[in-house]
Amino acid sequence: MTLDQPAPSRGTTIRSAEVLVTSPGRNFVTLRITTQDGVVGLGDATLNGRELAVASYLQDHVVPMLIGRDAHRIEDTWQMLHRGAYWRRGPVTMCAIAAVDVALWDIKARIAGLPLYQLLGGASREGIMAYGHASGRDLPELMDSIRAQQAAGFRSIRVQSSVPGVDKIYGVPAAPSSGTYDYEPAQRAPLPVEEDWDTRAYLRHLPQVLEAVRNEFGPELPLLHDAHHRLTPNEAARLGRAVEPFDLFWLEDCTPADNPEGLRLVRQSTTTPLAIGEVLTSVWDYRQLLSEQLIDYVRSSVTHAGGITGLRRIVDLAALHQVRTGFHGPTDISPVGMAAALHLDLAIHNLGIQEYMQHSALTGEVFGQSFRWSGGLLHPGEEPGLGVTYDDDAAARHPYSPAYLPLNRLKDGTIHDW
Ligand code: GCO
Ligand code: MG
Repeated sequence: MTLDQPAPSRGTTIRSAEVLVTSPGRNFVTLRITTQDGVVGLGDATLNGRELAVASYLQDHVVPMLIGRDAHRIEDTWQMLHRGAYWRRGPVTMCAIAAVDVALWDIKARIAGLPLYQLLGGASREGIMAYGHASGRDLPELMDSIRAQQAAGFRSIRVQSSVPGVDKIYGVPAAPSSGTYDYEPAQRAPLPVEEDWDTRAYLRHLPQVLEAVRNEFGPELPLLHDAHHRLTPNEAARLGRAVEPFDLFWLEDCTPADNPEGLRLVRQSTTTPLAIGEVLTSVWDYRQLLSEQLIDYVRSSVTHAGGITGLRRIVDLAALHQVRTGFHGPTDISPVGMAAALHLDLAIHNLGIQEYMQHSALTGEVFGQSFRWSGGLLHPGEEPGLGVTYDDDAAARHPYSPAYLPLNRLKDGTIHDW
């Protein structure tokens, strides 16, 4: 016996770990771990636009280290993959670690015969408030989109809008969705598509949009908006101040979090609540943001921040600073990643809200789900483990297809944050 290879003693020894890539409407990478006793756990390893990098990281470097380990040793496995790689953090590494971690939690909960949230401390609430997505190329289209989201049961809504003079913009599909809201920025194409951007036009236009929405829907409806990393701290401060009268639930990614000091200016200038973190992958990325209380909501996902084990570290640090959660939940988080988020959401104390962009029926052919959606609230369900199944036959009908997130350019051709 060596310290990093504890003697496998029971049927919980890992027999196999398979990296599964499928594309039912969009690409997903899934890790499936099976124990000697035949207990199966799933983990989401989807990194939008860079899927095969994580698949290779798992297949070529992680899977060989998993075979023969005890599936129960979740923390030890997490530390082995995190510290043992020497190269720390980053989305590819943390996404791979997340997939292993979530699959092991799934196995542990299935062995216990309990839904995962019971192992995380049990339910802290009856259901999880979720926000939906609305967008429009003009105001009438946006109002219709908000009404459609309300009809679909959402009680909190993110609002994105076209901006006059900007041709292709983040968050607004080329045509309105029919059925579930469907916005996928990654296009299936051999090269990234290009979008454009004009900060001054955006700063002039967005406050008018939010004012119109607030006037139309009244003071109660929680409204969110995503600036998608495009502003400098000073621009973000101006925007936060300009939209204060319209009482946003949050302004998301007003500026890239690479420069946490920049958030101090935004904070001093506005009380508009700030959400940041969908591209952050570890508790170390959040240290300054949380210890200086520069944000109000952490946006990381289970899938990209080292799994349940990694994200829980962030959640607990956030709680010390009265910061709440709003986990990332677009459709590039697979149903496996979404289920993991819901179990954590239900159990933690400092839940804020959960992003929920419903997956397509095609995705549902591959991933069977047990979570419930009613009255604007999500619940992970009572199946043992995560409550998600994977259909190999359905997956095989949808082979991987290359897709890229867009590039963003200013009018003069300069690359800008997308
Ligand atoms: C969100 C995000 C997404 C990302 C996407 C990238 O708030 O849901 O900003 O729309 O752009 O997840 O893959
Ligand atoms: Mg976002």
